[in-house]
Amino acid sequence: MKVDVLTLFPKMFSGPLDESIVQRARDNGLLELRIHNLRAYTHDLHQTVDDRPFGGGAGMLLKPEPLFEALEALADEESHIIFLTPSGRKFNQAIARELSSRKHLILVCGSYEGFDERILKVWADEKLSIGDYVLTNGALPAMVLIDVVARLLPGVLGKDESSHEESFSSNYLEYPHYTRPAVFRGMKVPEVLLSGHHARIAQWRSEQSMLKTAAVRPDLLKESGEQEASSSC
Ligand code: 4GM
Repeated sequence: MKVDVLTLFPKMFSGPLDESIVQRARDNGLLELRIHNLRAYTHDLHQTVDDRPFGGGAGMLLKPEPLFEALEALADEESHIIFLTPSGRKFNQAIARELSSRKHLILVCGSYEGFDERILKVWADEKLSIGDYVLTNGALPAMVLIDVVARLLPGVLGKDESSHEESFSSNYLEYPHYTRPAVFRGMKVPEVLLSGHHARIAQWRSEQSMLKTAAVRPDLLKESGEQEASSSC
């Protein structure tokens, strides 16, 4: 998959996407990531990307010209163009799974108060939000989306890692996990996990999943359909 990102803060992207599984995906050619500075698509001395809103009001808007030029340069018929904005559809694992089958994503990060509406009208295939809060700009949401989608690309996760992904496509939260030592500072691992009795372990884990989900995320137990999450968390 190719991912192009348009941002005013390209430096924010070095670090988070240069480590771990995302970097491995890039090294293996499974993810081709390109970060573009929106200011490179301006022509004036001050590299102006924003302007005041017609009708007045606080804040600034991203003006149409630089974004139109950038998208005209980057997009083709295979591109799926996503704007990261707090007023978008709420991003989740199911949306990530759909996006992971695309050939080319273009992620547009806003800042200030948002975009001139004409940019969205012409270019937005989809508007996504990573949650109900406002960040200073869309770089972190873009990185979240890239991280979530990258690990779903075919071949990115190893066999062990990906069987995990499939076995938790339920609407339950994960059961508690333990590793060695069996007793740590007086705290014991639940006896059933040491028993070697696979059926009882499976039973315990599914009970724990249900109890935890009911306590922490009862919304996930509601009848599916209008459900937000459709994969385990
Ligand atoms: C306003 C309009 C995305 C602010 C468009 C972006 C939060 C999210 C911004 C924008 C953002 C989110 C920049 N804050 N919840 N800030 O996904 O791009």
